[in-house]
Amino acid sequence: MKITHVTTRVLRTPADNPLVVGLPVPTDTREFVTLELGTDQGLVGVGLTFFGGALTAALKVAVDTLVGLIVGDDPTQTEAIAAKLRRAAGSSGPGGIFTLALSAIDTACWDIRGKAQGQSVCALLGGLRDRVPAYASGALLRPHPVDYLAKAGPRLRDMGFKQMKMQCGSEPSVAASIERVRIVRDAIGTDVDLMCDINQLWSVNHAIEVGRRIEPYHLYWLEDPVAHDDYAGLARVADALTTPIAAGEYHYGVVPFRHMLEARSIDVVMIDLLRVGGITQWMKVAGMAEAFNLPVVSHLVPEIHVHLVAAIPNGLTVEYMPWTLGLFAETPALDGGQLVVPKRPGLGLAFDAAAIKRYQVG
Ligand code: SMN
Ligand code: MG
Repeated sequence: MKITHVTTRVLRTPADNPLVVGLPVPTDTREFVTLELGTDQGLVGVGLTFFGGALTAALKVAVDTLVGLIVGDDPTQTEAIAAKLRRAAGSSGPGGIFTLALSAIDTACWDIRGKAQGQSVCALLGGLRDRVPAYASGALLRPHPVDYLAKAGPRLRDMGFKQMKMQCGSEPSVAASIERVRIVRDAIGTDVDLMCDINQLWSVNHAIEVGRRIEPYHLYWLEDPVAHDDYAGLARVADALTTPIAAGEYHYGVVPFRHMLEARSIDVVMIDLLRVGGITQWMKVAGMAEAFNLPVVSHLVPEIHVHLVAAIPNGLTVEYMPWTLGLFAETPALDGGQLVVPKRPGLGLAFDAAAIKRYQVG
């Protein structure tokens, strides 16, 4: 089988979140680059990437250019493709547009492989489970007032979510951070898993001080409490707290995960499909985490990550962040707080024609 052509598009959607109810819809937007990779056997693989920001047009050009270099190649040979494109891209990686583009291509290649073999990507990768826990994300955000959080948390629980993530980090005082966590914990009760994302906003000392004082609220994990590449600092926070520390979403490629794991800096390994380099690289990091007896969680793009987290023995939970779900005609079902792995060949995804018509800008 050979790659013959590609269709890429830029889709611009409102920066909304269907899990946020009763607040003004943001006026800003998000831009995605979608990819449909065609083959000489008529199979088409889908992929997408983003994080390009103002350079999204350049990200699309990068995807088009890289695919142009693999026309005629076998899409099932993902390591050969990655090696060829890394050589061709010179020093334009691993961080940034190169890897973001490679990820979309690698994902589409896995979709094609599944379709060629009549198996879901999850089945191709090991097929351990047919559903996985999912946690609501993007609904309890840093700018939201605490009285909104006190209502939004129970609403998510009533939707069937058994896990949900809030954010802290920009409160004016330690007491305000503690109060924010207390209010959500009191609102949702103790039988719901509560994560808290700091997005690198605290210093090591501040993270230890606040982290110690929110231990009584039993967070499921505290995410990115300090700078993502401060491995020693992250390790100090992890050592100081009993609350598990989660990190990894900001890292490009597999190598930074070696540093994090060697430094014993995290308890939960978060892998971002787009930044790590696609499914091929994601699975390597999942194996690294398994070697350290650590669980793995996903970042964004739940409709693809559901296959990966369900395939591996150390998959913990999928971030249900609905940013990209509206781009596809059909997405994995949410059932009682769990995502059901599609049984259709490949990723079981197809871009929604109406969404393309509505959101395409390039
Ligand atoms: C996050 C970061 C970047 C984009 C969306 C969401 C956040 C998360 O850190 O973990 O969901
Ligand atoms: Mg995060």
